Amino acid sequence: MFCYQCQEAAKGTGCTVKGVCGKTDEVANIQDLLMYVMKGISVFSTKAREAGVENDKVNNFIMTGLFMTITNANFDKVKFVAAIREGLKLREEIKTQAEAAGVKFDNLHHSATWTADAEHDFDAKARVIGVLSTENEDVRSLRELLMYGLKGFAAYVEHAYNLGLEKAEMYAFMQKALQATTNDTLSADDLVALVMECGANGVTAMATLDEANTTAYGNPEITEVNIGVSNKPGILISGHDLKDMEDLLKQTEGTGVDVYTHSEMLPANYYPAFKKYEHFVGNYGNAWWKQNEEFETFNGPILFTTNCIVPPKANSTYQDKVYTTGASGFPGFKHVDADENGKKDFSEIIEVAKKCAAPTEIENGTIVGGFAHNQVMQLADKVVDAVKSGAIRKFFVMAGCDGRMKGRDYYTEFAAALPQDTVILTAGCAKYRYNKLELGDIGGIPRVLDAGQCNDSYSLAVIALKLKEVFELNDINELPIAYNIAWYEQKAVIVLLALLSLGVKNIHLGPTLPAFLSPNVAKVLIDTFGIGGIGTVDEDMKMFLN
Ligand code: FSO
Ligand code: SF4
Repeated sequence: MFCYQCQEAAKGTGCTVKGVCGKTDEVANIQDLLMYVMKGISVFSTKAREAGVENDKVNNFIMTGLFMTITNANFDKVKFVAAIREGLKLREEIKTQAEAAGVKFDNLHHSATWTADAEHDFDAKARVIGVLSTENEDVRSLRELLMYGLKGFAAYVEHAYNLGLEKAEMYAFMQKALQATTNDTLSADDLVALVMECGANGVTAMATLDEANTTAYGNPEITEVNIGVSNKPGILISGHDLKDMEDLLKQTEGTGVDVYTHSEMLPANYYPAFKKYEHFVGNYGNAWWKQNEEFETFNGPILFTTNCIVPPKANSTYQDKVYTTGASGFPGFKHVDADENGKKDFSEIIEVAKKCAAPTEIENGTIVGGFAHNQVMQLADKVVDAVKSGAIRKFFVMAGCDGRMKGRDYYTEFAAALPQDTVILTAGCAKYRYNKLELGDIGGIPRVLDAGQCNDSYSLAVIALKLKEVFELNDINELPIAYNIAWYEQKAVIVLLALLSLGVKNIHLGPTLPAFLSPNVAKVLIDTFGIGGIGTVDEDMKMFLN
C-alpha cells in the first residue's frame, strides 16, 4: 500500500504498512483498485456523454465510489470487492452504449480494458496500479490533489442527492477529472487548471448542498445546544447526512429512545425542522478522534452516516452496537441499506437502544452555534457597525478539521490567545478545539461563530462576499479576514480548492502541509495563492495581526 491522502500520512510522507487511520494494506490497495476501475469507466462515460448518452447508474456509482474511499469512511474490503465487480459490469455497459451512439475507441488506457473476477486477481492488480504507479512526482502530486478534491466534492454531491437535488454537470466533472488522470499527454498546467475547475465545482456542490439542506430543514439559526444527557437511553448519530438524521428522528419519535448528535452532526441541532423533536436531546462528546472513549460512556448504539470512523479497540464494549449506512462501512459493524424506495429502516437500532442504559454524563451546559449565512445576514447591521467602530478588528476563519495529532493544540492556544476584538468564523469539526472555551462576545456577537459542518464553509464564503459588497471593496482579500485553517481529510481539500477558486489568498494550513504536495506543486500554491503553513502561536499571531 501507499496512501498519503490525509494529514496523518505516516512520517509526513505516506502510510506504507498500515494506515494511521487504521486502514489495512489490503483495504488501501482495494480502494486504489476501485479508483482505477472508476477511471476506466470514466474513459467511456466522458465520450458517451459527448455523444448524448447519460447513464444514471454510472453517475451514482462514481459518486458513491469516490465517497467510499475518503479517509475513515469505509474499512470493509467486502464492500470494495463488490463495488469493483459492479464497476466492471457498468464499464462494459457504458462502453456498449457509447459505441451504439457512434463513438469509436482506440488506444484505450489499461484501466479501461483490464478485467478480472477473482478476488486474488483484484489483490494482485491492486498492488501495481496505486498512487506510486505515476512516476513523475509532480504529475502524481497534481493528479492526487485533483482526486482528493474530487472525493470531498463527491461526498457533498451525494448528500445533496440524498435530499433530491442533483446537477448533471457535477457528475460530468467527476468523470472528466477521473478520465484526465489516465491521460499522459496532459501538461502540469492542464492539471493545475483541472484542480482549479475542481475548486469551482466544489463551490457549486456546497451551494447545492446548502440549498438542499435549507430547503428541507430551514435555515440554521442561533441555538444553544445541550451537551449534557437525559435519563433515557439514546442513539448517537455521527457523520454529515441530514436525511439520515431526519429519518432517525422520525423513527425514534414516541419510542422512549432519545437522539444525540456526535462530531460533524452537531450542526443538525441548528435546523428548525429538527428542533421540534422533543427527544432530540443535544450533542454528546467531541470531535471524531475521541470516539473510542466517548462511545464507551454513551452506552447506547451509534449510527455512522459518513466518514470519521475510528476502528474500535479490541477490548471495546460498544463495537457490537455500531451501525453504518450510506458510503460508510466497517467489518463487523452492521450496515443499514435503503430499500428499493429509498427508505432506511432503523428499527433494529431502536430496539438495541431500548435495552441500553442512558448515556453517562461527561459534560454539561450548552454551546452556541447556528451562524450560517442566513443567520449572520440578519445580524449584518450589527456586524458591520462593529467593524466600522473598531469593536471588531479582524475575523479569523478557523474552519476545517480536528484530529488526534498533538500539534493541533496549537488551534486551542491560538483561539485562546486571539485578542478580544477578534471573531472566529468556523465550520467543520475544527471547532471542537475551542468551542467550549469561554471566549465571550462583542456587543452580543459571540466571538466564535459556528456556521455548521465542513460543507457549511460555503456560508463563510457567502458572508465574506457579502461584507466585500457592503464595504465596497474590489477584492475579497482586502477584507479584515485571516484564514488559519486546519485540515485532516479530503473534504478539507475541496473546501480549500473552493476558497482558492473564489480568489481567497494567503490561507494558512495546518497542522502540517499535505504530504501529497511535491515541492514543485507546493511552490505553485505558495507563489500563486500565498498558501502557508503554521508556526508558533506567538509568531503567527503577530503575522496575522499585522
Ligand atoms: Fe471529518 Fe471533521 Fe466533515 Fe472534516 S468530521 S474531518 S473537513 O470536518 O469533514 O468530516
Ligand atoms: Fe494513512 Fe491517511 Fe491514507 Fe489512512 S487515509 S492510510 S492515515 S494517509
